[in-house]
Amino acid sequence: MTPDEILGSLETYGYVIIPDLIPPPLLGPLREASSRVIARARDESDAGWPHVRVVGKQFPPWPKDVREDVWGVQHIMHPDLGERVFAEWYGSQPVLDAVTTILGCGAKELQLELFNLLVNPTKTAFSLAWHRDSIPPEASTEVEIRLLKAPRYGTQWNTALYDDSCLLVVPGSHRRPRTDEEQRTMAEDPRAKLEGEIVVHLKTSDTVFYDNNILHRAVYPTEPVRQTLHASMGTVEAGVERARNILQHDMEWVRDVRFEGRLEGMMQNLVRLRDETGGQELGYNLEW
Ligand SMILES: O=C(O)CCC(=O)C(=O)O
Repeated sequence: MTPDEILGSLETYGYVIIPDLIPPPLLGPLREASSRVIARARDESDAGWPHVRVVGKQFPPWPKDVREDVWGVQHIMHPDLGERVFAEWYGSQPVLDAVTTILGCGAKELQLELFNLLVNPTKTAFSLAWHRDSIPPEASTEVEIRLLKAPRYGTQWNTALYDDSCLLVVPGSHRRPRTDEEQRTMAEDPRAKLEGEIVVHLKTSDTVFYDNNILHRAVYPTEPVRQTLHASMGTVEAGVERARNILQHDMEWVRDVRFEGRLEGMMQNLVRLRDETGGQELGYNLEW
C-alpha cells in the first residue's frame, strides 16, 4: 500500500488494514511465543503471569490476584516472560515503516508504548461495550468535538496471528461527535447494534491500524483461537493525554529493561514522557 492510501483510509474511515507486516519467518516463532505466554496467563497458580485482562472488566486496572478467565495478556515484551521475538517484531522495519508513515515522523521520534496480546477466553464468552479509548461516554457533544479535533501523537494496531473477526468499528466516527441515537444506545444498551457498524475481518498476518477514538467494541467468543498482537507507538510530541492513555497500563517495568537497537531510544522517550507528566498520578482514561 502507498502512504497516500494508508493515510487516506485512516483519515476517511478511521482505520486501515495493511497486509503482511509479519515477515513469514517470524509468524511461527510469534505463534509459539504467544502460546507460551497465554498458558502462563491462564495459569492460576503463583507461577502464572499476573498482568492480564480479566473477563468481566473492560478497562484497567485489572485485578492481579483473580485469574478466572482472561481476554488479554499485558506487557509481552517484559523480560520476565523471556520471549524476545515480541521485541524483535515490535522494532522490525515493516512495523516502523508503517508507524512512521502514519505518524509522519522519523524513527528517532518514536516512543515505545504498549504491546499486549488479545486472546479468546476459554470459559466465558465476553464482549466490550462501545467506546472511544480516551473520551468518556458521558462527555458532552462540545467536549467530544474538541477532543476529536486534537492532534494524534500516537497510533495503535491489531495484528492477527490467526484469522480474527472480533473487532467492530463504526467507520468515520473518529471525525464526528456521536449522533443522538449513538448516545442513547451507549447509555442504555452499550453492546447493541449501531448504524453503520462493521466487523473488521483480519486474515493471518493482517494488521488493522485504527484511531483509538473511533467508536469501537469487541466480541470474544471462547473459540476459535484468537492470538492477536495489540500494540501502540507514539511520538515524542505526546503530552499528558497520551501519557495517561499509555501509563494507565502500569508501564514502570520498562525503566529497568535494556532494550536492543532502536527500541532502547524509544524506551528512553517513554521514560521521559513519564517523568515530565507525572506518570501514574495521571489516573485512568475510562474506569469501567
Ligand atoms: O479486542 C480488540 O480488538 C479491541 C480491544 C479494545 O477495544 C481496547 O483495548 O480498548
